[in-house]
Amino acid sequence: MASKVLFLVFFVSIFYYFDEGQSATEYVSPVLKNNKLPPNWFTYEGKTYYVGTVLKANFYGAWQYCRQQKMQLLSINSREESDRIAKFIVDNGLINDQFWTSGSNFGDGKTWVWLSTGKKISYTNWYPDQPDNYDSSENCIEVKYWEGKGFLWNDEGCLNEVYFICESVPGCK
Ligand SMILES: [Ca+2]
Repeated sequence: MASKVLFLVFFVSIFYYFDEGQSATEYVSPVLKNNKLPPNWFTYEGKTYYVGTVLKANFYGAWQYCRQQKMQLLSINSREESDRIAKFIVDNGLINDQFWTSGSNFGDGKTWVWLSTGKKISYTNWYPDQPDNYDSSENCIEVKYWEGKGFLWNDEGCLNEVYFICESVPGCK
């Protein structure tokens, strides 16, 4: 009997050891890990979106986080898609929070592209007088739902730490 108890304790210890080890080296959202429909996750027209509000990060940290989830930073390709994301932001009380997208003009300093897809940005929804490249230091696009104004874009310094939105596109890993 005693040996059976000892074996059980040993087994449980090993289980927890490996579980701890994995979470220390590779972070996967508990929500995504369990493959459940989490609160910050939705789908639209074949794309899956994850609205990251657990931590704030600069553009590069956000990029890394999305890739860890096997996703990409957000791209927005139409008014309809923008409206769907905006609805989620409003429905979840995230008005006035800023979120990174994958939009950047780092390639040549002037052409805005979605780094997640490599495509030039066609649909735009800039805040009035943006992009302004304030202080000659704004090369990344953030989005924010402004009360009374809507879901609009701003060029921002890429090292600023804000929330972010990840997307996954079928066939694009
Ligand atoms: Ca700006």
